[in-house]
Amino acid sequence: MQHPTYQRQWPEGFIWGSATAAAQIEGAGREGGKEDSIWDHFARIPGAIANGENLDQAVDHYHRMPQDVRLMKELGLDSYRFSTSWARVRPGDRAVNREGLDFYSRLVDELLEAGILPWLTLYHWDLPQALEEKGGWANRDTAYRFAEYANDVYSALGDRVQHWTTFNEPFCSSLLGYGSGVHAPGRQEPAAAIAAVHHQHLAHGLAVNALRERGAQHLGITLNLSNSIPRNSQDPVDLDAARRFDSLQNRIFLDPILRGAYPEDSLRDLGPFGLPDVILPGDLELISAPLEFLGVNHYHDDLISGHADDAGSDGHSGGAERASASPWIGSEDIAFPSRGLPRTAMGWEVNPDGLRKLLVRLGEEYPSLPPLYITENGAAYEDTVSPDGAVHDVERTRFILDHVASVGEAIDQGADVRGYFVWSLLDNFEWSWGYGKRFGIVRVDYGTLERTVKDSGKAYAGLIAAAQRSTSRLAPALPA
Ligand code: GBH
Repeated sequence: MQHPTYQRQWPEGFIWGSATAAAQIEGAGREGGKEDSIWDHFARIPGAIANGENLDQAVDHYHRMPQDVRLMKELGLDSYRFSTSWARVRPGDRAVNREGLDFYSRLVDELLEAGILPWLTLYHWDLPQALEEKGGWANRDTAYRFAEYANDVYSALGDRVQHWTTFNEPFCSSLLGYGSGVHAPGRQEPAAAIAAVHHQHLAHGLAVNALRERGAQHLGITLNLSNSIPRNSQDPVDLDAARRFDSLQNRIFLDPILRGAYPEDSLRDLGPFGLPDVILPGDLELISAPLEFLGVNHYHDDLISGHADDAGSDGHSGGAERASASPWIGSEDIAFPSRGLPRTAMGWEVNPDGLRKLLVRLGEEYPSLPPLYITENGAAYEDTVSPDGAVHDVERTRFILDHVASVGEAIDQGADVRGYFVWSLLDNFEWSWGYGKRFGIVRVDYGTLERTVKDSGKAYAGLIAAAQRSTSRLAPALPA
């Protein structure tokens, strides 16, 4: 593949990786002492997941882990971002399950042996169902249970894992899980969704403080962020809708963590849904504890209109039949018109320059911004397998290389970005869309579960090799 990105030089120590999540790949839903997470439970609700699919087997990573690590090594990954399953580590939220922790301990050993840096996320959406039955994230107590679970994982892996991420995309596990109901637990209760936002923040803060005390040195959180672009920047109705979208998608997550306060306008807009009431004295001090990194997941921008009849864009709903509500609490009038750009199989518009814009904006607007890592970026396309078994996924390859180029431009413009993780290593369980949407740079045959590196995987491996050559050439000699 000829792409200008192969030629550029990257900052020293820049990390190239790929990401997955426990619920999306592991399977072994009832093995090794694991009990149900909210996603196992949700998958049994008729119409919740496309084609009635479930996570019971997923892509069988639980049994194929050593082989999957060999694949990562073949690709030349510097780092692998994965999540631990709370329902495997503390099934039913009872005592710690040794067998569950042992699985992750073996994974970490395999990674280190292969020279791959483990990048661990504690929560990628799979709350133990037993805790949902006590109110889930709408219940403040869940935050304290999370800190206990974080401590358990740290006790088992803290000697070998250096990079700890508390949450992946709290937007989804609060507003989609408790607001729109497109994600587990499938609740459609605006006040519960807003409480979930705050309680996940609190859980993050409690865990950061607990792991910090135990000596953790690289702590962060991953947010999914999107540029909010008013359709007509002269139209006050569009401008206000874009402001409210930016509040719910970006700022209610960024500001408590990076500034120690919710934005004034968010507090005002979300007052009727109880945001001010769930914030107790001392919470924001905990939540804004300093971090070593911010993980950014970015897939697409959002063009925003305040005129409901402007709706035209898909890509803003789940894949299943079950009726969804709006995740835009108090702002159900927000509409997503189309810009006419090419779209991925998710219906998301492709605009690589959006990633540069987002990274530069973060640096401009948040003076205390820690170093950034792109912890997810990638695309679903409908792959076809050639007669020779290869997958010539030209569109995904271009998507990845163009977005990596955009990261490079952001760095040139001053953004402190230190790594890029492509979503995803493997085709996997795409939440309410089931197995119908493939994001992998490695194909999984859902009949045989066999893995095949796609052209995008080969291109990514080539990019990593080229980047490593350029950095080592540039690297100053280390003092003796
Ligand atoms: C990530 O989230 C996840 O971390 C990962 O597990 C997943 O597999 C991957 O991306 C691909 O989807 O209008 O309310 O429906 C995806 C981030 C957030 C992007 C929700 C689309 C639509 C919001 N997504 N967003 S809504």
